[in-house]
Amino acid sequence: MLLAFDRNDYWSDLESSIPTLTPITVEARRWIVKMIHAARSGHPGGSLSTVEVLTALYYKVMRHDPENPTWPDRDRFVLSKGHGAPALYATLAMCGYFETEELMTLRQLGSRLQGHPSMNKTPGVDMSTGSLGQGLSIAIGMALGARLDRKDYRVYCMLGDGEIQEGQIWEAAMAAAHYKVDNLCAILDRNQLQIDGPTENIMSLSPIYSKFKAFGWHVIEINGHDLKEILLAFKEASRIHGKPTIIIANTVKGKGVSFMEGSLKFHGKAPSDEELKQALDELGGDI
Ligand SMILES: Cc1ncc(C[n+]2csc(CCOP(=O)(O)OP(=O)(O)O)c2C)c(N)n1
Ligand SMILES: [Mg+2]
Repeated sequence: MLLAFDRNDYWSDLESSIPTLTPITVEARRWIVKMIHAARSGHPGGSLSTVEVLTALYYKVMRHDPENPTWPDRDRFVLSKGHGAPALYATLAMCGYFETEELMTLRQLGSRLQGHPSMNKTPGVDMSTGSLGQGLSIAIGMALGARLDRKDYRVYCMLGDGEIQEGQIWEAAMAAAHYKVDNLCAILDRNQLQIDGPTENIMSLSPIYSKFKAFGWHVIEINGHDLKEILLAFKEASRIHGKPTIIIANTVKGKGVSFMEGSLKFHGKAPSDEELKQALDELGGDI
């Protein structure tokens, strides 16, 4: 199954693809709650908030081939907020990197699906992450590597909003603009919450749009659960020359499961048996 496209024909059926992408987001959410429940640990909130962006990337935007995970010309994805691994694993499995049944081995000893992504274990994972603050620097390195190798692949990097309080992010932000890394597109999962509370109380990011602008980035702000806005943002990013792009994706932590939405409790806690049942009911039933 080749999920790669002719770059010129990249966006032709952009809007008509949305009805096929929507059910994929629902199925990804079912897998996320099921696998974290089975593991009895994990991060549901920050996984559920990323689902639409990951679905758009892996089903529509990125050039990649699940049958050839190390294809040198593939676009790269760095999940800098590595604790969102369940969402990445669900997406990778659903688009064919490995069997979806394997998702239920999350966090088990010997499993290829560890609590945070490992490029040495999981097919389709381009970078090992989990220690927050590092992914953007790595993504810049990958993007500059494409330039040196005269390749046209693009690099996507998803950041958490609590994560970008790390100083290394801003060093990377400066470097990306300075070196005009225009094959880099970051996505900020702006779900307003971090581990200890609202980002604006813990260490305010505002005004985040102007901060990235001032650092020399092209900045796009969208509803991070609206597939059309997401696809249009990636299209816009692909046409920007001479500077990196960041998409500020306004999202809801725990999106799709009522009692997890906007809840600090489900940052890093598995659902109980009862909670799993309710979550699956809300997501239209089990898989
Ligand atoms: C360097 C580092 N410090 C602390 C942690 C523990 N940790 C995991 S998730 C998290 C909160 C991150 O918040 P945010 O980036 O907003 O993530 P999201 O809301 O998307 O879950 C923290 C502090 C870590 N993984 N890495
Ligand atoms: Mg957050």
